[in-house]
Amino acid sequence: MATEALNRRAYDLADPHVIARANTQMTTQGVCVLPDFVTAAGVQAMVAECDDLSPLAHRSSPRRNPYLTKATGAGTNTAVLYDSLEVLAYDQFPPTSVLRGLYASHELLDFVRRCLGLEVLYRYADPFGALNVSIMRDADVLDWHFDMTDFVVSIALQSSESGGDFENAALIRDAGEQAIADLLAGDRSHVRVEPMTPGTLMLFNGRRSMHRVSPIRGTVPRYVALLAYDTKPGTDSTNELKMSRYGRLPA
Ligand SMILES: O=C(O)CCC(=O)C(=O)O
Repeated sequence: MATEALNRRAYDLADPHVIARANTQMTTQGVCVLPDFVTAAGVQAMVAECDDLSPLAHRSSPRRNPYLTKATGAGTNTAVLYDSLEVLAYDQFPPTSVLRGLYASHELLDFVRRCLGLEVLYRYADPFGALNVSIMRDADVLDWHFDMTDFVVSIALQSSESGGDFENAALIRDAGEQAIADLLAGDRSHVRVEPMTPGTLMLFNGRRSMHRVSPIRGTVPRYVALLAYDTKPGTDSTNELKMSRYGRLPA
């Protein structure tokens, strides 16, 4: 079972203290980092899965603005940013996949919902992006952006030799256009680098937090699994994002 990959010794998902600690991190820091959430054996199984599926990943190098749309209009909408990465889409994970099983588990959905202090939480409706794995190789980069879903759980699976830092300006969207513009111009006062050692689960508000991955260095690919959630049922990304990230649209 996929949830066997979870480190039950460190995290009893039903324990109100575990939930309360995670909830405090979310409310005070806008992000929650749970190291060693997945066991070493679980990480190994997920990495093996990504290694096997990696030939199917879609490589893209889009230019876009921080909202993952075309750079148009005014203000930070006109900023042009650049990505270079490979992505495995949700529909490429077979029914036997550990990652798919984990995302499908009611226990994990309920845990995330309780950490967020919400009454209801839904899985993202994007058939490609709901669960995806980002594969980043030497010189790849993912620049500043906001997600099209409310919350993302990222699970660090494999680190690159160097680079590949997850940099996050938690909840900066609430601070307004000027703060976003300043960050894009190089102001790091809102930025924190979150520790992403393999096995770490990180929960953050991707729609309101601008985040990026610094350039990858070395021959070991960086693997991160991204499990997406929303407060509204049926929330999906745009066709534009699907085409640029996955190179296709749902049948
Ligand atoms: O790879 C990561 O750590 C973050 C990925 C991300 O932000 C995204 O795919 O939108």
